[in-house]
Amino acid sequence: MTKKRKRTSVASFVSQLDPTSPRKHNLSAYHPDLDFSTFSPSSLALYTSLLPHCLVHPSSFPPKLLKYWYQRYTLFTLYAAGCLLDAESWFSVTPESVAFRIAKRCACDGTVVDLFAGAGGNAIQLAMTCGKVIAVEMDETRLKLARWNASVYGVEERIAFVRGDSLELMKTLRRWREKGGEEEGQEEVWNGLKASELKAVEAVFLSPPWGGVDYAQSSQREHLGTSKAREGEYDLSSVQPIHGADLFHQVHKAFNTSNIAYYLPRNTSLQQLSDLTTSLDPPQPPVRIEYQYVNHGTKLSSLTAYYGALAAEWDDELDDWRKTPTTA
Ligand code: MGP
Repeated sequence: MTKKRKRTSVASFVSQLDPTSPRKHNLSAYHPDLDFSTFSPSSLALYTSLLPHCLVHPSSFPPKLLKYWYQRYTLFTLYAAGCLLDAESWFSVTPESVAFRIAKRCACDGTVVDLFAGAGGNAIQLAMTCGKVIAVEMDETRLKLARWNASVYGVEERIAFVRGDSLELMKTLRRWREKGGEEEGQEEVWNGLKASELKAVEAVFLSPPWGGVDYAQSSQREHLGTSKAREGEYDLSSVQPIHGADLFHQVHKAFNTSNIAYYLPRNTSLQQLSDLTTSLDPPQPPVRIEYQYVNHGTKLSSLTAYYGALAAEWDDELDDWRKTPTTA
């Protein structure tokens, strides 16, 4: 006799938690490793409050986003343990293997800032390779999702979750530096961030909105001092909320570092990425570009441009399985 597959169903919990969820949405099939009996009352309350903002069951996905649901384990290998994503996060979260690779390139004992943290895909991986992560996100719910997902991965404590507009943070930081504020370690600079925390920043990771799911069709905006992308290339002018070149320069000034990792579409203009450093003082090492593949290396997904020390200290063999182990 074939054995019945044993499954701990959470469906009854879910229908209690979210009265708007039709009963047919049996989430146990979609978060099969989620075990409510291990939840503290506060975790249960948080999960309950986040669920209505998220897309969990494939039948509730808009057709354009359904392909991302099929990629759920590529996005989060621990998806089954309860990772939650809202509509925008489904199409903009960095696949875990890619985020892991970026995190290895950014590894340091100091602090890395994730300026557009979204639902936390990058911050989670950075937390595993860096001393500390500051995750900035403007959308309150998305920041809660980032915290929730980080707790699924057990790295919540290593991340400072900061709610607010990254552009406002950078404006504040520039003013703060001009006033010589870097001296006062415990002074609060912005939305709970202290001067001492900001002084420990070694690198900034940028994963801004690219212009929606249809970013490939984005049009170009004229921009003084920036070359235009060629036909078929993604132009930095499509980056949101400001031109991608301006964003890069604002980060450089505000954080006083050129150690920047910039996550962008796979067809981004290489000329534009290379031009970003030309006006910087002191002169910078050439940008290093890493193309990122998913589906076991069969599908080109995105690219990341590395600047400053992240480019200068480039290790060609990082993560390379062919690397010959050194003998003592
Ligand atoms: P994609 O190009 O939309 O998917 O996103 P796919 O399946 O490669 O597309 P297709 O054209 O081959 O069908 C690829 C990856 O890019 C996603 O997994 C996200 O990590 C990232 N990504 C996509 N968008 C639209 C954004 C965005 O707006 N911001 C950021 N930071 N990343 C994005």
